Amino acid sequence: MADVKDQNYPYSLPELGYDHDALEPVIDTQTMQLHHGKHHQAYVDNLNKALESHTDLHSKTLGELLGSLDSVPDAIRGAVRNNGGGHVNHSMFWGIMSLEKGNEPTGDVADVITRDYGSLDDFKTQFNDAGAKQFGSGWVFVTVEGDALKIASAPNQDTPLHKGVEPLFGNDVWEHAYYLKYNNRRPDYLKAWWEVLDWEAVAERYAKLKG
Ligand code: MN3
Repeated sequence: MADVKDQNYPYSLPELGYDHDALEPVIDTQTMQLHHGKHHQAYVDNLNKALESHTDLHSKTLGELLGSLDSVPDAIRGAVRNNGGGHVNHSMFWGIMSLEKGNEPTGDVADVITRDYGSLDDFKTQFNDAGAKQFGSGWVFVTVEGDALKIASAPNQDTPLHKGVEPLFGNDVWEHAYYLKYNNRRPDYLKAWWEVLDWEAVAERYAKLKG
């Protein structure tokens, strides 16, 4: 199946690829059920609803819509930004987590992290800080610039795709991603989350994205 950013209307919820309990204890089963089955499904449904009567936009890919929001009519621009962003962000998110817990970066990704950040721990610290400091709901993303890795947070369901940039990976810092288990302790969730990041999936995405 084509990458979600390359798909067009109508959109559908992607399979998780693993069971709801696969990421325990880092991400609890109920959070996964609600996050994938309810929150992500709602983004998909609301995106389809917004675009339903705009048949001229049905041939555009989601990446094209999110990368040229100015060309989306005023009446649905916010809905496309929020729900389209929600759909691509969550599709990426499910795909870069794995039950192969606790693996570590290897090869090119490990090398650029050491080169640019000094160590994996320092890289994680900067990423976690950016996620913790995002006021309210949002994401913390890593993007590839040349061969380097850049860390930046984004509010709501915004995505680097607004600037035509596909994220390497990112973590969801909306309360719905962690509140049942971590309550108000977002930094604890950010710290624990590295246990379920699938560095093999990250390495594949890096090979595709680097300039
Ligand atoms: Mn979410």
